[in-house]
Parts: sequence; C-alpha cells; structure tokens
Amino acid sequence: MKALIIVDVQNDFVPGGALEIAGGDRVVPEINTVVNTFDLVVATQDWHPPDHKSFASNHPENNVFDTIKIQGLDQVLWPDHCVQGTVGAEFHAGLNMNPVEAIFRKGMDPGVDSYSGFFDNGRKISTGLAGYLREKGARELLFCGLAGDICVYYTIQDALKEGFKAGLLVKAARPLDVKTFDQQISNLKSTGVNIIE
Ligand code: VGL
Ligand code: ZN
Repeated sequence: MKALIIVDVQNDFVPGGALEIAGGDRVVPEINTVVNTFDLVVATQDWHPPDHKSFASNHPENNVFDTIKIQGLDQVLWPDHCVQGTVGAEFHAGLNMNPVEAIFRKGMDPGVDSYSGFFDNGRKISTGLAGYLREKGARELLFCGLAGDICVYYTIQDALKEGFKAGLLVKAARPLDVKTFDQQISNLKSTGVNIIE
C-alpha cells in the first residue's frame, strides 16, 4: 500500500508568502496530477502560535535567518509564518485536498520547532503520523511539498528511522536553498530513498 505525504503546501511558503520559496507554487499542479493514484494521502501543516520561539520577532536582539541555540538545539530564526488561523497557514487554494484523509499539524509547542511531520526537532513529541501510517498498512511513502530542504528532508529522514520505505517526488518539491537540496538528494539516494525525477 502506497501513501503520498504532502508536506506544508501552505500560502506562507509560496511566492508572496511570509517565508516564500521560489517556485513554491509550482508544486501544486505536480501534486494534483498524481494525488489520485495513491491508496492513502495525508498532509502536514506547519501550525505555529504567535509566540513561537522560531520567529525572529520573538527575539528582539536577533535578526531574521540568524541561528541561535534554543533548549540546546540550533534554531534558525524565521519570519513569522504559518500562524494558526491566518491565511498564510492555509493550504494553497489550488491544491486538491479532497483525497487527503488526514492532516497532521506540527509546530504548536512555542518552545520547540518541528521540521519533521513525525517528531519535533528535539524528538520528544510524536505527531502520531508513524502510528497512523502503520495502522493504515502503509509501508511505502512518497514525499512532496515545501520546503524541500527543510520540512520535506527532515520528514523523509524520520520516515527512514521509523522503518518506512521512502521516495521523493523531485518535481513536486521546491527548496529554500537549491544547493543544499541537491546535496541532500544525493545523500538520500545513497541511503536507499527512491528519487523520482
Ligand atoms: C518550514 C521553516 C520553518 C518548512 C517550516 O515547512 O519547510 N521551514 N517552518
Ligand atoms: Zn515553521
């Protein structure tokens, strides 16, 4: 049984959004083309409270994109994005969400960021995604969405750690940093991830 995991295709990650990714909106038609070919489709949604510690605005002494330590973890300070209940946190209006059976939200704890759809960055709290997928009988997961080099990448890493087979739909993912993503793709390939160009 094959599942598609759509990562964070939200307004703040597409051009015009608070944390825009070049070409981020281009993943939408790519995902729509394949979304009906899976046995199971789930989506993740970045869903932060306004006082989230990953927001540079909550660290007046720092700048956007600085890296600081929070609770012992490296944390990039982002522009305010995907704030709960805002338009920026909504899924892109063009994305066909009808086949999506479940939405897993992440990043609600103000003290810790959550790039992966499975666990927070400290690996302390599970979203329940792994258990859900196992109970549904999904063994092979295909990933797409935004940002390729951040939430998609870390979600794939956790999928492997959780014992799933993983694939990446490259055309349906866009990174914040292209060079980083290219490097990550070759790393993933060497760890057995099915890179679908
Ligand atoms: C993401 C940075 C901060 C992502 C989420 O979805 O890739 N990146 N929050
Ligand atoms: Zn975020």
